[in-house]
Amino acid sequence: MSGSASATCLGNALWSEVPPSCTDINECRQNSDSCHDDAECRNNIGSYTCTCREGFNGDGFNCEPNECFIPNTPAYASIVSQTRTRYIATNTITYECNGGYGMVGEDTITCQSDGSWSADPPTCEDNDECTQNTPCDPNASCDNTPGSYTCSCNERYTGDGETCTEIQCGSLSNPTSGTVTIPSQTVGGTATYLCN
Ligand SMILES: [Ca+2]
Ligand SMILES: [Ca+2]
Repeated sequence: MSGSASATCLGNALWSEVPPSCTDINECRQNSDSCHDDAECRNNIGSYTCTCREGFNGDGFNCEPNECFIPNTPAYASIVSQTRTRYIATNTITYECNGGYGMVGEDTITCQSDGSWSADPPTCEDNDECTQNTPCDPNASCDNTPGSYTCSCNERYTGDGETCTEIQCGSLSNPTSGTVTIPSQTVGGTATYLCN
């Protein structure tokens, strides 16, 4: 207000003061506003408004940083970054796939100020070990399984699948007064005896 806040009726039938003029107070400039630190103050005639800054939400008197919802951890993956109860701008989540699974997508996602993530969490897909560098013996068959694989030796071979050796019968001694010839000790091979 500029001027006097009161006027008195005088004996000359006039008021002692001219009416005051009311001018707006710029609460924002005066720093007399109640806006939150993370809000923007806008002056208007008779009052002012408070609006939360970008990246924050609230009524302007209370502003909270936007939160990113916590995404479900992808199947066959685990979180290797520090876990938090809430995620705000610049917070990240880093994932790692379990053994036997390969990652599709980014391993790290970042919470952005608008409350969304920089990307979807990655997915973890089974490695098909059989079509890559198969770890099975050349004489084995490879079976891909989720997260792993199995090797089994082919027929006529024995072993754990990663190493297979051809099945062989033991050697034979000559019979009394005779001889034995063994062209092949492998499965299906024939030994022939001959008497003297
Ligand atoms: Ca004002
Ligand atoms: Ca596999």
